Amino acid sequence: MKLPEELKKKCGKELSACSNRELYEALMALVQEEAIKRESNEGKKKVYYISAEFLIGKLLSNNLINLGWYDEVRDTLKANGKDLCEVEEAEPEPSLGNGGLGRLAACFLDSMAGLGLNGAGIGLNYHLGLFKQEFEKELQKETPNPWIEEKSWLIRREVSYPVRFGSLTVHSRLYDIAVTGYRNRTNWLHLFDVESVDEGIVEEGISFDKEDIARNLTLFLYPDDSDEAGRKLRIYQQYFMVSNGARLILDECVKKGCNLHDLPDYAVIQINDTHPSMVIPELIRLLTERGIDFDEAVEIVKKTCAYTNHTILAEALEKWPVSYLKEVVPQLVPVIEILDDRIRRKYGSEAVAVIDRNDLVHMAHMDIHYGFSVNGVAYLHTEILKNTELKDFYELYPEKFNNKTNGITFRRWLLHCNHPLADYITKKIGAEYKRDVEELKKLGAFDDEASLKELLEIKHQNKLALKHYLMETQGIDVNENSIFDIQIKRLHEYKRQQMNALYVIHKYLEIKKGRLPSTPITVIFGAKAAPAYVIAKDIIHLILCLEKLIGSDPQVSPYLNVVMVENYNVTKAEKLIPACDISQQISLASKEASGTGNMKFMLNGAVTLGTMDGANVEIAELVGKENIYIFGETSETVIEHYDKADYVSRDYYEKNEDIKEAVDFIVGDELMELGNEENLKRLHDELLKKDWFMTLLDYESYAQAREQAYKDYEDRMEWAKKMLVNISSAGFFSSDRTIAEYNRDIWKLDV
Ligand code: 26V
Repeated sequence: MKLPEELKKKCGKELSACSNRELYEALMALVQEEAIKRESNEGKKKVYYISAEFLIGKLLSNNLINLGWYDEVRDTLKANGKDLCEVEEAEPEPSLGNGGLGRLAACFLDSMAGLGLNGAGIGLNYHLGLFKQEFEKELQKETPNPWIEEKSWLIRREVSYPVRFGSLTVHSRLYDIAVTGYRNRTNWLHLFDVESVDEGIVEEGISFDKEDIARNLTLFLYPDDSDEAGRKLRIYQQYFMVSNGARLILDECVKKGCNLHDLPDYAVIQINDTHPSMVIPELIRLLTERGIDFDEAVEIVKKTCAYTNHTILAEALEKWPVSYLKEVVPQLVPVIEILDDRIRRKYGSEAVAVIDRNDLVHMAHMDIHYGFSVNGVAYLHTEILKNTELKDFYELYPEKFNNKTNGITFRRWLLHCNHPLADYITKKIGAEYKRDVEELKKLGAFDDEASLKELLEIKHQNKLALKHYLMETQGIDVNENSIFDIQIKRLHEYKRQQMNALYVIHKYLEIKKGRLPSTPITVIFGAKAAPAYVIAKDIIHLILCLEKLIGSDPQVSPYLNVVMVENYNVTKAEKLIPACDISQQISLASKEASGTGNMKFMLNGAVTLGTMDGANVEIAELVGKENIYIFGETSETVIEHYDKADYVSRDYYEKNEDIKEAVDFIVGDELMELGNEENLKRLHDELLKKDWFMTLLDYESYAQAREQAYKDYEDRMEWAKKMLVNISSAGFFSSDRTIAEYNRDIWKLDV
């Protein structure tokens, strides 16, 4: 195909006369046509990755890379006075995810297609997505995040099912998004929607009638669940997703010649956290409806479903009251009761029951009993599942438990987001690393002064690019010659953005006392807080107040700045990560299942400052202790503190003058003048009286490690060596490796 001519034909005029939007739409149409040509149904067995989130990011550039069109399109546009980067700006980012879990699902789809695996994603088409974050008076404000335009990547299909909820029946509609594989086949992301959805019911901010299910079902991802109606709406959404998904799966398998008794030969369903867990009873119900007897249906489902756990936080391990299920999905309740009854008869233990004595259905328990595989997402996380959180289950089913350390797609997180670095690597070791990430190791040999200087120069250019981006989007000026110290992730107390903020306060006070850093520091945050998570929003308030305080202080701002990026999303991550020097991965050990941002930063030449948590443990092992800054208590110690309930944050506050000073600064005159007493006092109280995630426990060693990193940064050559080791050791974290392992151990599809 002659791309330039095709593109011109699609545009209907000279490329030079087209707007960026016209070019975007024409390229999108061309990509879609090509994607359909590369669609493949090869392979008898297929994996269905069901997930409430798919944080796919903008699609144009990635598709161009995967189709092998990127360079030609860029050059053609350039020859016509156009810039592909500007064309990309016309594309809205789909708002179909929240954090790591959703982005992982997107990386996995990319890798499945790239490896040529027969696979599909199944999820929901949220019209207003996760909320859009705006800052107003140093507070997070939520507004709807509409992203679907008249012309979009969504392809409307002729697939529709009636979905029954008690007395209400809604009709679904399937939309597909093409997932182009890197130089390989096309798979599909199937997103179900409801025909009757009505964006017009949204009132002030993101509030809407939570009981008007026919109109609200696919409006928002994670609608506020702080009240009963909100929690029920989550169940409506989950059932809608899995019921449609299960029927699609059965229909596809039957079409391929499956007689349903042999379903496990045709389908494997990967359950991404507990949001899709109702697929188990629903599939049993559908199989019995199609004439299979109950016992056999259970056995079939047991051989078809596999569960991935992404968190040990109790709040995220879903438990639904039977009474809610009776109201929303009465048809599932008898099935779940039988599933519970069988477990109770077999094991007679409350600890592993499906329905507990408070009439709560433990979704994860159902997954473990009635699936064939349970996996954690990093070595340490899986060990904690086996030995602590899910110990009782591990004893019952040791053979089901396995680890699959997360990964990231290098197409998006290197080739797309960091062209200068990708080109540099190609120049040094050739392009083969794009296919075989193990090749990256060869880069380690280029530690001569000239090569290292080039690496530093690339980082500098990326910082400049970020500077321009922040100026354009938020009107913020950052110093490209400062250290870029970045923490971007969902806002949660266990991730400890508050610990980072305490250090910022400490540094501010140090500068006030005349102790100046050798190189200026820019501390960048990006995070959304769940709308009903009060303390998380207080932490955002603190960070925004610090940004304001420091930014307007001429004595401090030449040395220290705080930037909170508004509405942090995939697009912003793609700009921030290549520019980063220090990657903050500072969760309380044992709490971060894996982390995947840590891998993206490493691949882009940032050095990690982190705890021995999640995949940081594996990063540390790969790069060696000279090339990472590890601090804080181990997961064993932390777990012991929880067991003994002996952590008292006030002890640390009383013992350490720096901690006391920083904590009290939150309610001191400077911040109280700028911010809200209510938010700041509540946060201060939380740190002193609860501090459930042990911020103060690790603060001292955190501050020390951070100082050390800043000190080491001064020796530019030594720092560049650390960068190099990080980049060249990152191959293990390719999601191609992760997916190959899922397939080898769990899915077992032909390749
Ligand atoms: C969290 C929240 C919090 C706010 C409101 C709604 C809501 C709904 C679900 C969840 C669960 C999020 C689970 C999650 O994202 N886990 C992350 O999964 C990543 C991929 O495995 C992993 O790298 C992260 O460590 C883990 O936190």
